[in-house]
Amino acid sequence: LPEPTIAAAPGAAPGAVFESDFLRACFRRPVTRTPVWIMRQAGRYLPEYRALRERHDFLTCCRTPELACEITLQPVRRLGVDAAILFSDILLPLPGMGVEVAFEPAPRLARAVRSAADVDALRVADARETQPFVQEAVRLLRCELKVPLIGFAGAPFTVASYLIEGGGSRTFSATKQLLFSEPALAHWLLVKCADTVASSLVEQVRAGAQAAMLFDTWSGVLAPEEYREFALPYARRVLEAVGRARAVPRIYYAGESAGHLEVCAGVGAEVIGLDWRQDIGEARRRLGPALAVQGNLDPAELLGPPDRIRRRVAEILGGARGPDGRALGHVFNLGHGVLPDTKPEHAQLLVDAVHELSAGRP
Ligand code: 1CP
Repeated sequence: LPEPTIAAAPGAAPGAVFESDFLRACFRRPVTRTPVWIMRQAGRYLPEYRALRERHDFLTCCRTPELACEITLQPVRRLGVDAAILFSDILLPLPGMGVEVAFEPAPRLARAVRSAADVDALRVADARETQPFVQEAVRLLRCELKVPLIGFAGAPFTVASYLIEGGGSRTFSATKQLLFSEPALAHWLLVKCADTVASSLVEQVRAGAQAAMLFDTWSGVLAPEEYREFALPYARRVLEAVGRARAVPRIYYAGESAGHLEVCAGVGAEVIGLDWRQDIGEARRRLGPALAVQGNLDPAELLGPPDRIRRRVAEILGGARGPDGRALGHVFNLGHGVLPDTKPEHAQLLVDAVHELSAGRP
């Protein structure tokens, strides 16, 4: 039978790889086998990445288009994944807002943003001026890649939490204190983050990224009502801006979202990324038939034995099938980023298992 193809949607990125299983799955079209890629697939667990990082620091890698391009390609060459994700970081737009970031390797910001004067001083960054190297890396990659390229950004709440904390956090107490004590100031900060992040993501898709992913990694620390007030509207604002620019699939990853998944369904994405703390079949039922899902193997499973990895892959593939037994709209992935101590052979095993176990079972 001829492969089903999807006509290029109006406004689609030029030359979009519409015949790819990854893009078809995002749009809930039939696939030849379940597509798979790995969150944080380019990075610390790969020896070829470590070799490059011995010669160049992390920010130089992100800001040099040739290096970012090479690192993006490394896992695609090695693993045969169905999509590439640009090598960059969710905090790269911050210097454009006026806050420098150091990676040690955990991010540390030059200052925390807590007062009205701090928020007032932040600029809304135009990514064409502040991150031209990102758009250049996207253009280089489009010449090299045979699989679709995912552009990404941090969702406004997640980015704002780094600004408020001045780095990573375990409790997010400064963030919550600001949200609860000065909600108007928090909203003002979130608007600035949303417009900066939107510019970053829109310019990536304009440069040629064929999908756009928004990482709301930390929004799960909020109670459902606060998620609805401080995270969802701003993520939606970014995804709507992307939708106006190009008809690319939009993937929204919300960490620890099991408590408010129905709310996430309204974010304006085609695909919802799931963490591993929820059952994928149940998550699909809660999200409804219109959305595709991405996920959701526990990254720590890759530290375990090969036969167990294969079994868990089979279970997730089975769970993701609809009541009619069809595997429409599933992009296989981990439930969060690959852990640095993962053996590359186990990442390979995952990719091969997904392809093998899903082949010929549309
Ligand atoms: O030493 C090094 O090489 C730096 C480590 C590193 C790397 C490889 C950081 C610092 N960022 C990255 C790259 C990165 N970050 C990518 C590139 C693509 C890929 O690796 O495949 C992506 C998609 C991200 C996204 C990112 N950065 C997120 C969202 C996704 C997620 O995993 O939740 C978050 C929360 C960050 C912040 C960040 N940057 C770096 C670190 C160590 C962290 C997390 C720190 C924390 O816990 O707060």
